[in-house]
Amino acid sequence: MRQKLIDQAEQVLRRNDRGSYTVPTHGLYPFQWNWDSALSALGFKHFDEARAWTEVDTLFAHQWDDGMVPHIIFHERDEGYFPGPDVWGTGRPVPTSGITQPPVAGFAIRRMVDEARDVDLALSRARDLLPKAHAWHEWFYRTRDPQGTGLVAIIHPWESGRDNSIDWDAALDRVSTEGVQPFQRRDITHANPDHRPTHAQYERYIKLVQTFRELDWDTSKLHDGSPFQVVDPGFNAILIRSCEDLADLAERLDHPEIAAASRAMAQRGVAALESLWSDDLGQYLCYDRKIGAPILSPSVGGLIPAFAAIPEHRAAGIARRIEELGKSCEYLIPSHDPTAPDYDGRRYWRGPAWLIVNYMIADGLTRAGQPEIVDRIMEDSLRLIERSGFAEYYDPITAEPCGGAHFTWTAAMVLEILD
Ligand code: 9YW
Repeated sequence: MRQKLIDQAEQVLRRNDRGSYTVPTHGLYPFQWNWDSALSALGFKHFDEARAWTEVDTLFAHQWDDGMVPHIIFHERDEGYFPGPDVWGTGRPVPTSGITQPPVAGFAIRRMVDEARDVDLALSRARDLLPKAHAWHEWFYRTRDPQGTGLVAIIHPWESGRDNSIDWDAALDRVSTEGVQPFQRRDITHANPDHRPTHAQYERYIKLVQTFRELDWDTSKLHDGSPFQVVDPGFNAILIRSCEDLADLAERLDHPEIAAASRAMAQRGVAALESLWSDDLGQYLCYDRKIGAPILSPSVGGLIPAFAAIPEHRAAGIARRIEELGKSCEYLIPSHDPTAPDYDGRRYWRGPAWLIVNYMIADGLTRAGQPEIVDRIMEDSLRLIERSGFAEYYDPITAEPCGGAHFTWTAAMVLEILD
């Protein structure tokens, strides 16, 4: 069974490989997505290390001059996805979107070096990528934390990677839809509309894109100009973890300035995360920077901080919270608490389990010395795959496969877990 799953996972990656980048899945997502790419590279490294490095190289080849690495790179024209390059209008030679995504690449680069069989290749690629990834991290703290709080804000739900999470509902509701150009969605022709965000959410997603376009995609202006500014503990933890990993890597590669700067960003980030902890919910919470208030929403965004070097007692708290969630679902980890009123086990980030999230949280909890819950998370992840294949995400109660099929990062995580 194990070998069969490994073979199948490899086939999924090969099928979605477009040479120098990988699409998340055929049809629904026909371009290169930022955090998908970084996590997919971890899968490629199991059978083709050179190809794994190419994936990350291609991602950074489209980095903007200011340091931002965009969330989508539109390598080829494809009318099957909305919003395409014309809606974004960022004016890049190879079109890209104008917002970013969780910066997990720093973590991926370090892991690829640590586990390299071809060490020379790994060190040479990492040497080239190190300053680029570092520039991206600096860009975050410069443009998304203008008040110097130690925490960065996302300015669009798509940046979080958890597109339609319940976390964003109230903040997104406040985004006016006045002047939204008429549009036609494509996602619901590829996937079940009941599994996807609603039309009202899409209107606001597009309104935000139009707002940023009117600011000429000057990323130094977008944070203050955005009607949506949310601090996501999960997003921050991913950034912090990548800063920690780059700091270690920079030491190894003899780049003391990058090492010191990365370490300082990570330490400030960890200290600042503490302000997002909720004793009542037993997890971290998002914070709506626009109205200056925490968002009382029990989502997995508040558990992803386990991925960063948070204090031991906080990691233990997250392990307890996940155990509790396990009582109301069959397969960990639901993206939203199944006992909460707005939970929806099949709608994208409003309840379903995602393998990439399981992987990151399990990795963090392993480091934090929480092996029992890690075992349960890993067992549940494999049961999902055995029952329902390499889906985009899964209903955490019924294991129903949802969203797109033959999904790249799901397959990559299976290789990471099994190989
Ligand atoms: C979209 C590609 C992307 C992921 C996101 C996920 C979804 C794209 O798919 O967003 O058009 O809604 O939410 O995390 O990177 O897999």
